[in-house]
Amino acid sequence: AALNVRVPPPQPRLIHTSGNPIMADGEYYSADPAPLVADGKLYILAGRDEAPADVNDFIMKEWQLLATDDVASGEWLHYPSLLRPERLFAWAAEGRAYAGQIVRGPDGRYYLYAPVEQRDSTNPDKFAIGVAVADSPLGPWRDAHPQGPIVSQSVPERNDIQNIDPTVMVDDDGRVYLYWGTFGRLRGIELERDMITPKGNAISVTTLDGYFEAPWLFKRRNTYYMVYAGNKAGRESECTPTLYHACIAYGTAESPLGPWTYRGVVLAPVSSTTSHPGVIEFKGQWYITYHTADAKGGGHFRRSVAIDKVEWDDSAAPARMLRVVQ
Ligand code: FUB
Repeated sequence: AALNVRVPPPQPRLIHTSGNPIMADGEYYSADPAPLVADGKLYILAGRDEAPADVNDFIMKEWQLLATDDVASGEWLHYPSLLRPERLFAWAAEGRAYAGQIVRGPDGRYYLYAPVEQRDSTNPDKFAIGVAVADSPLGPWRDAHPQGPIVSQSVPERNDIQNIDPTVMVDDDGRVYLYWGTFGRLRGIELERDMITPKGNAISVTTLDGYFEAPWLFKRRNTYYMVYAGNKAGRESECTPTLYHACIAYGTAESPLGPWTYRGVVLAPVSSTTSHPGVIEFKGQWYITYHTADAKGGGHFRRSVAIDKVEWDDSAAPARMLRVVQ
């Protein structure tokens, strides 16, 4: 396969939006939003749901990017076809461009953590997490670790998906932390500053109430926050989730590898079965990104990215997250 071919930069379309979802007309669906601030812009990396209305499966062949320099303006640049798994990693199968995240490394370059299926794996769970690198979120991207995925080990007796939904944070001291996992299993590990090499052993997190999937790690004022899709975090009256129909809950820790304490719910179940958060500060305002089935023709496998403001209750310790609808 011809990999790492120099391709022309992706061409954007200009979108005007008047609320959520950002792309509401059903021409492009978008899922698993992962926000990133770079070059004075707010980028959102998203997968692209392409399932026909009668297909109950995630048909996700590529990642796309949204970018704005002013959320209130409603103007976004949409880069529809940023990347495809099989063009990025020699070991990757086509399709299943699941929830990735782009993070700026200590070297100033951008790293994409991408959960995709391995082409030649005999494991029932084919998912693994690869890392790509670029000088700009727009690419060109190349495999940062051609030796293979950085996370691929599955517990053999479990046939369900294990190695998806990576979230990565570079701490203020330059140390790097990766968490990932679905079906109730959240693991975390420190990475070397190369953004690739695992440092020590992975930990398992068991104290985040109702953890299901979609972790998002960030730090605010010396407190670490883990936001996630929870399907049993029913302590709050606003959240009565069913098995897959998740609310977005969060916990906090004083250290990047925990211990983690459950803190509450920040977003009630949305119109899609899955819910998937990203939280970021951009130009002094905090935001939460997620997806819903609210676009024209939308559905559980035809999701669309949304964004709302997050405010903080700093009278609590640690500060509580409050979602504010724009
Ligand atoms: O988009 C595929 C999967 O759905 C993601 O990995 C989960 O987080 C859920 O959003």
